[in-house]
Amino acid sequence: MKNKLFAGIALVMAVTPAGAQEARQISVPGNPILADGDYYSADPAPFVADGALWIVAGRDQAAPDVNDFVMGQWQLLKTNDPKSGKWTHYPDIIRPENVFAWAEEARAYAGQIIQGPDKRYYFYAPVLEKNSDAKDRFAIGVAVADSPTGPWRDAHPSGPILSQHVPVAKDIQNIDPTVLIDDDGRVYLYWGTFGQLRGIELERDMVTLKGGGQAIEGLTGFFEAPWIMKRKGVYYMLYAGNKAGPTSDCTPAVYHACIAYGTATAPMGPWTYRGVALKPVSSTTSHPGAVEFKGQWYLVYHTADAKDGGHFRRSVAIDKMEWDDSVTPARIRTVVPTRRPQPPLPPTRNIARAASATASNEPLPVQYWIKALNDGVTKAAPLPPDLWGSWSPNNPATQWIEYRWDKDVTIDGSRLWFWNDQPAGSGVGVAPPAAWHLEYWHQGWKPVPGAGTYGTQPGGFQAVRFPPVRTRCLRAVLNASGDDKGHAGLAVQEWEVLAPKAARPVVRDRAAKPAPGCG
Ligand code: FUB
Repeated sequence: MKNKLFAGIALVMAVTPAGAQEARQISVPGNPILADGDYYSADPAPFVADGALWIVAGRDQAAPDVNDFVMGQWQLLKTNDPKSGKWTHYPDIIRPENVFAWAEEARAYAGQIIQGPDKRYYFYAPVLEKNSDAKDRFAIGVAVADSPTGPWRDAHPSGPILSQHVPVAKDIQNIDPTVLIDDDGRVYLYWGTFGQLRGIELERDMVTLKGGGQAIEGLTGFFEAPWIMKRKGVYYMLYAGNKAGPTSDCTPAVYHACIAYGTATAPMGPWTYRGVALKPVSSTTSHPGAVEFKGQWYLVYHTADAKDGGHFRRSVAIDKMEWDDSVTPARIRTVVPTRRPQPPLPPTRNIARAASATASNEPLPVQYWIKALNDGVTKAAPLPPDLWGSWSPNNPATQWIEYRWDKDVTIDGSRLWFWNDQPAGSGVGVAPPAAWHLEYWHQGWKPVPGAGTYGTQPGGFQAVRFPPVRTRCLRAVLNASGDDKGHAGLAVQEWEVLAPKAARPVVRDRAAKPAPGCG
């Protein structure tokens, strides 16, 4: 499989430039740029230097079942032409502890490199302070180098320029810096996460704070990952937004971010929300960077699409970003994400991926995601948006989940994967169901006749077989576990429905209209 999937990749070790780690040439057939699972890459920040397009990115190093940002270093990708698929990869360019004497290892979160007025390169890096008594030790340091490949040294060796000791950086996690050098040479730094965005001016030396800074408001649904840029006199702020809900233009599930953007006519605002530049991707986090290179704008972002990828094993992608100049300010057209050619899915009896899913608790609590039911993905350590779930402060005794196909299907089996954080019998949290059964639509909802045992063990597929039935709608009716405190919530990671014979799977377009209900 590996050979087939990655047949298009050629690797050639390159001459190592002075001061840089070993570089290698890669040739890739599309997104993600690094796809074979050897190096994950996250939080891309593009810049143009020496006539080439560069991307600085962190390196995700979490094990497959670890839900944490384990990130020890930053890496660089460089191309003369993104269309060519030819990149130079510098896998290990900066480590926090090697550049900042005051920083701890790891947590090489989202940084940005920008060329300063003195033609040197400045790297704005969120890192953990080693010796700090602050509850949140994230701080933003600045490194400087004559070339993007280094060597990098601390541009402000007395410590971070933003930390809990700076009034505007108090009570906010100091990560995700983004910098703009304005046309008049003034320098602006923005940063923030968890719904808080701050901005401050810097002196032209790129490191000294100027003025007290301020909170940036007006960017609807701002969560994190700001990216500042200017085009035709207008300031644009791209960001990961998580304004969630069934009718949101951004995301149905709060953990999944879209890339939203707003505009302003002055660097500190007022800012106006303008829309969505990128729909949610396969990783829960989304992180934008945009750049004009040789007359074309590009958006870089990350996904979980690499081999064995995940929310904490992300990989950088690049796609064209187009403008609609017929409106003022110019609108960013929603970017169409592309992927390298994928091998055909193997034949399967599972026809769930052709169905649209719904549930008794629609609209779902925004931490869950209905489309997780039939996305074909199961994980050892799923996050809430990898699940359909029903937890609420007052859980009912029964819930159901339902598949609807566009036309009748013949089925003779089903497999359900329950998720729990409480044991069977619990009346709180999310527990495996006390019992469940399938009902199919045939002039009304009827239990599927002749079904075998309905297992309730969480953490793996529970399969049930039955003589074939023909229907267009199928429900799994779930009885919640309970005790004298009430009923627990329910959660399902994946629900497969089996046809008698295997065939090439039909995968329903996620954006397609849901199939109509029966009844
Ligand atoms: O990579 C760690 C964090 O995840 C970044 O700082 C955020 O922007 C999100 O992408």
